[in-house]
Amino acid sequence: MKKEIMLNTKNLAEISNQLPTPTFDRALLKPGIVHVGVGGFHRAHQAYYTHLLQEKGDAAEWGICGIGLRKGDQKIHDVLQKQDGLYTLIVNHPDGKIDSQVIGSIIDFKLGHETPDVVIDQMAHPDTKIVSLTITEGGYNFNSSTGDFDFDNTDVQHELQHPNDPKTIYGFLTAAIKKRRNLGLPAFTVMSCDNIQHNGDVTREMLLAFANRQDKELAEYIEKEVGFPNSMVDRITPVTTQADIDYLESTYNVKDEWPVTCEPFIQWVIEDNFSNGRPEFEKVGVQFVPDVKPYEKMKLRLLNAGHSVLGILGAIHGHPTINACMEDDLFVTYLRAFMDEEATPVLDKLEGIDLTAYKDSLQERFANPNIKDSVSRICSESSAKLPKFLIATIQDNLAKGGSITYATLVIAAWCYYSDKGIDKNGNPIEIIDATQEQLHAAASKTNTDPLAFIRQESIFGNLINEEKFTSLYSELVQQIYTDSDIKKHMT
Ligand code: CS2
Repeated sequence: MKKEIMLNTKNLAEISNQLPTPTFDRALLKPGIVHVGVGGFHRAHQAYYTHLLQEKGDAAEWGICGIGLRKGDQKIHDVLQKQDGLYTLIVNHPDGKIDSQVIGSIIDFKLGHETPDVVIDQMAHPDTKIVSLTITEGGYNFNSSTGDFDFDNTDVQHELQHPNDPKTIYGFLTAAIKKRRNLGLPAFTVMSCDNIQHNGDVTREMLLAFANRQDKELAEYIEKEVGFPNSMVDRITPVTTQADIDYLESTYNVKDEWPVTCEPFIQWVIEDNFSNGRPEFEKVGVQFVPDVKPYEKMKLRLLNAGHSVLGILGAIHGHPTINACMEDDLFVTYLRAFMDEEATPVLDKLEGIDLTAYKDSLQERFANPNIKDSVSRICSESSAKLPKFLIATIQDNLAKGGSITYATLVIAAWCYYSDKGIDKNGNPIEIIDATQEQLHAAASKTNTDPLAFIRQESIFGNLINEEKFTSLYSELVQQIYTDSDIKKHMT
């Protein structure tokens, strides 16, 4: 067997015989973007768009320096360091075609949990113009039901006392913005790329709440000087598996320790609200719009909620992936009924968007047999996702007398899922949620108090006072506890 070629700068020329590799001079790139949270999604989306722009030339000031703030980021840091920031993006088409290419926009990686100064200095460097974020829905530290900043978080309390030892994104951003201001450098833009409605506004509000406690003058400066564009980001990016690594090795003889796989579809709609310049992303298909809110809401309430509907019901049924759910007609019918009868009626009007075509395209994307997006990824961190994706739709429908049946069954199923952690065949379900213990404790009281799960105010807000919801929920949750064959309840 031929010796495999490790993915790194030294071997790029050789690898370019097998795979498309960057044609621009990576040595000329400067880190204009500092990105926090270098997961698969960032690498399939923003880093890919940035790479495309660099391929067109003239974007050398927009290299990306990746940042990890958590211990868990050590692995991606080590891999990308070893590979000089290079990685392979594997695009899986529904017809079996696979496009792979090496992406070159990430040029550096720094970790903040042990050496916060290194990260603050990078953010405060004159080259830095944008700090972008994919820190997940849960990373924004707000109470899902009130929307208020959570000052009880012990890391936040620590960094309020010790501004030079930040722990959360807010401590890092304020320390870096302060440093730039003292150095007389212009403020960077803070660009959230997470699935949160009004993600820029939310980031701004949370950062201001934090900064106001720490340093009022700094808060005023942030209010005046920092841009927080809202954006809608989209590309389905499953968790990388060993099979993906093996695929590159067996097909191209290339050893990439952490490639990314994704679907062909990609979209980024963003407001043009940058404080210190921006890449000309419009040249590579990014849409700049005056107001992104209707797009965000459409995506979160249809795509992300649709994922959760399939994921939670699918997990209890024993479907391992989203595409397996889409091979099951009952799941397809259920998904469409949820989208048409509950999610669509409470969306805002969108000029020029054909919602029927959008929903059709979502069904096609979910059904892509080569994506194999695990239901465990979709259900992960549901406590941070569902308030915005699904519970908001229930609330809107309650306010206008609309249907809540499909979404309520999903909440009842989520209770059962959190309590039992097994599918209908008795196989364990992998549950990943920062509040897993709290979810489990609440759910496990269901037998004596059927409403126990939805009493969690931080997730469900005041839904417990909505009779129409509580009576339906109570009936459905008891039905599932009596017979966990979820398909019986989906008809
Ligand atoms: C998924 C998203 O886990 C989830 O919530 O719905 O990661 C989804 O795949 C992306 O938002 C697609 O753009």
